[in-house]
Parts: sequence; C-alpha cells; structure tokens
Amino acid sequence: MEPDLWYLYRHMFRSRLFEQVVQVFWEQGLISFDMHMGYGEEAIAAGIVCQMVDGDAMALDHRGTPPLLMRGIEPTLILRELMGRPDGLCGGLGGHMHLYSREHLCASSGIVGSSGPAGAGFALAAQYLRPGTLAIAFFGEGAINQGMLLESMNLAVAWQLPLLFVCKDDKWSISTRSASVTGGELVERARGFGLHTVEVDGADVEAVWHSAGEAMKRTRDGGGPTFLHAHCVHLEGHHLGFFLFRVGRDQIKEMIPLLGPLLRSATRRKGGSSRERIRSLTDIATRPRDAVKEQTQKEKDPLYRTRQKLISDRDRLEALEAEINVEIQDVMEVALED
Ligand SMILES: Cc1ncc(C[n+]2csc(CCOP(=O)(O)OP(=O)(O)O)c2C)c(N)n1
Repeated sequence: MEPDLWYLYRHMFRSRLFEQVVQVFWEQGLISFDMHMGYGEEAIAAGIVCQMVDGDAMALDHRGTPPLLMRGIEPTLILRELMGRPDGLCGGLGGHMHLYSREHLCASSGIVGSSGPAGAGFALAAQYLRPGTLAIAFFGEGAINQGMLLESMNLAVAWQLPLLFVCKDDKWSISTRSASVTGGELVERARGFGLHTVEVDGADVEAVWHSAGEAMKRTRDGGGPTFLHAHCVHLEGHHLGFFLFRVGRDQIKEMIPLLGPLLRSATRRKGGSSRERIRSLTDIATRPRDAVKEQTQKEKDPLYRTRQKLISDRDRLEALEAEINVEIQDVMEVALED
C-alpha cells in the first residue's frame, strides 16, 4: 500500500503554519520562556501519527506540538495553553512542555527521556485493556543516555510491550554535539536490548510512513516493540531565539559583547594549555556557523521535500495551502478572544 501524500502534506503544512503563529506570538511576548519548535520534525510526526487508531497512545517530549495537532487536538486549545490561559488545553498550567489530553491518550514532558517510561506505561495499559492498540514514545537522541529511557527499552522487550520508540535524531542536544557524549551506534544499542530496529530519513514522509507502518503492524500483531531511528533537522535550532543560531546567523553583532570576556579568559595566567585555549576559541568561532549550516539545509526540510513532489499539480497544492491558511488565521483570532 502507498501513502496518500496529499493527506500527509496537509498535516505537515498545517503544523508548520500553526507553529509560525506560535513563533509570532512568542516574538510578541504572548508566549513566554523557551519555545521548542517541531520545525523539521513534521514528516516524522505525520508519517507516524497519521497511522494511529482509536485507543493508541503517545508519550511526547518537549516538541509535542506537531503530534498533538496531528492527533486531532483542537488547535485553539493548544495555542491558548501555550499562552498560559485558563481556557487552554491544561488550564494554562502545562505551558508548552507538559501537555496532556485524556481523551486522546497523550502526554508530553520536558524531562528528557521520560517519554520512555510514560510510553511503557501507556503500552502496558494497552496490552491489558485495549488489545491490538499500541503506544508511541517520541524523544530526541540526546535522551538516549538517560537511564529511565534505557530501562524502559529493557522492560518493553522483557514484557513484549506494544511500544514504538521513536528517536528523532538532529545530532544536537542544545549546543552539544550528541556524538561527543554518546558511544556506539544507536540502533546497535537498541538491538542489544533485543528491540527490532529501523533507520529512516526523517525528512522523507513516505519513507517514515512505510517504516513506521510496518513497525506498527508488527507491534499490533504481538511482534513486540520497535526502535525507529529517524534523522531530522531543527530549522530554528534548539528553541526560538537560540543563542547558537543567533551567533551563527549574525556572528559580528552577537560576538562583539563576548570579545572582552573571551579575550580575558584566553589570556589568563591560570588555566588550560595554549593548545586547549586555541582549540576552544576555534570551537566557539565555528560551532554556531556549523550548527546553522547543518540544520537549515533546504533538502533536509520535510516541507520543502514533500512540496517538490506535489508541485506538478500547482493548482491543487495552492488551493490546499490557501484553505489551511484560512483555518490557521481563524485559530489565531479565536485564541486571542477573551
Ligand atoms: C532530565 C533532563 N536533563 C536535562 C534537561 C535540559 N534539556 C532540555 S532539552 C535538552 C536537550 C535534549 O536533546 P534531545 O533529546 O536530542 O532533544 P532535542 O531538543 O534535540 O529535540 C536538555 C539537555 C531536561 N529537560 N531534562
């Protein structure tokens, strides 16, 4: 069977537009604190969430907006929640990282790695209460060294839980290159626990749909848990206004206030060797630029990739985008009403 690319694009585009409104609100100060976006993860979310059925559950990380939206949660409720309003999804108490919907069986958390145990709990409930349903646990590769996530992988295999672990790998944990703190290959680690594993290009929504679909079928049929390793980028970096991206995009402006402290620390008598200092300074000078370059490549943007495949039917594409535009404008206006 082949996926309906138009349907998947509709979900991805809707999520992108919705998050653009979130970005505008954040820039206007209507949403406070760090705002982690799902920009760049839309194909992973769409390829998986669009195959969920009633009774399936999902445990999310700090980038939960796209999956929640795609699962059918009212966008106005999400937007109001992000604004901290009492008429939001969780009464304004969840912010953007701790969202919950009993009706949709989904919960997010900002505690890195906690979607593992939460997903295992959902899967255990599914095994007992709703045979044939499953749970999905979404997390970034930065969570892969968290004990609780590894423990839940172990239990998922030992108890043959209907659980799909989805590792969204953008190679960065805030400003740390994940490879610099992680040994070995992730799929090999997962295989070590006895998990079935799949690796996929997370910008290719059709590939995600196929890989996830097979894994979900296998899990529903009692074949046990799967580890799906999906590669992606974060087009706006770790969160909106991310320091590394600000520096990478405008090195001169952002670095000027830092030159004094950097110079002072580089010339201090006590401290590391000159070699180490030069290495650190080179790293400070190159890391922001590299991060922006790696994360903003057009070919790694799932929206761009999917749009390219649909562009031959320009009229249909533009009509679809216009329709969603109207919907999201409306959501924005309703969310702002008293
Ligand atoms: C247990 C815990 N430790 C540290 C943090 C701080 N923190 C927030 S996001 C993040 C990086 C997570 O990286 P990754 O899991 O790859 O997700 P990404 O943000 O790249 O999507 C960290 C360390 C946290 N929220 N929870």
